[in-house]
Amino acid sequence: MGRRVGEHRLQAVERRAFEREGFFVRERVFEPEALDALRAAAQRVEALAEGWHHAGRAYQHDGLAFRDVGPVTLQYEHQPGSRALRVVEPVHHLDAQLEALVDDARLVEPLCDWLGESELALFTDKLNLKPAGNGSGFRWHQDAPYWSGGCDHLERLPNVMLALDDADLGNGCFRVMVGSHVQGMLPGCRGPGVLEPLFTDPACLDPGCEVALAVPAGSLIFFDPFLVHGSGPNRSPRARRALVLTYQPPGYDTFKLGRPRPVRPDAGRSPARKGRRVRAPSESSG
Ligand SMILES: O=C(O)CCC(=O)C(=O)O
Repeated sequence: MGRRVGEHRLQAVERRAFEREGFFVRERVFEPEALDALRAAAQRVEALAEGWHHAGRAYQHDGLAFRDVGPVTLQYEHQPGSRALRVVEPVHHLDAQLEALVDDARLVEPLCDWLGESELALFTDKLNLKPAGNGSGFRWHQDAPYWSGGCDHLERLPNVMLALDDADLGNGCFRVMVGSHVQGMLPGCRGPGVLEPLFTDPACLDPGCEVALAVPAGSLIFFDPFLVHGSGPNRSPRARRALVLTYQPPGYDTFKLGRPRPVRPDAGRSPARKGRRVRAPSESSG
């Protein structure tokens, strides 16, 4: 059945949850066919990025391996010498299916309402792969400190995570510290191995507020840029892939592409939705 512009508006109960708890969940928003297409897009991007082992600039940060290929940052899994990809950021410009997702009304409409805008811009987007068997977790952190360098509207950067696979504690589902966003920017951990000061100082956290968000594939988790969140490792035989998109009011540049990516809610009639094109970033030759 077709979708209509306006059918994904933010509900009052969701607005209250976003304000008080820092997140809300919509389960099974993407149907199986759409999910298959997005998983195929994720595989195409993974294959593309796996081919970049000698491209761009490889570096270690706090003992973890990264590679910048043009505007794209690859994070590798934590085992020494691992070539398994952990995160690709940004990702939408690498595949037409992901490019179309940026405008999908299911993601965009609730956040237009949240920000009080009829249009948005994309801030950044990531493909988090967390591979089966050895996918590493994400320590407790807020996203806002990571972006604080060059951004003057940190509180207007809401995120939405789209689960590409069923996620539970076994494969490292998303976890949140309920209500932690109201404290604003929290102090980071200090010392080696903590990507200083990205990870939140555990002394600031109340373990009683932790909630694991086990969700079926196709679900959306909307969350505040100051919400403390993370996830455990994936020791299961099942992948736990997710796309995380971060939006902002219109007119601002993206975090890493250096130009605005305007966003208008699209209810699903765009021909790009069926696209299969894969392209490398223009700067990928280095
Ligand atoms: O993928 C996850 O489980 C966590 C993602 C996350 O923390 C992030 O992208 O900032």
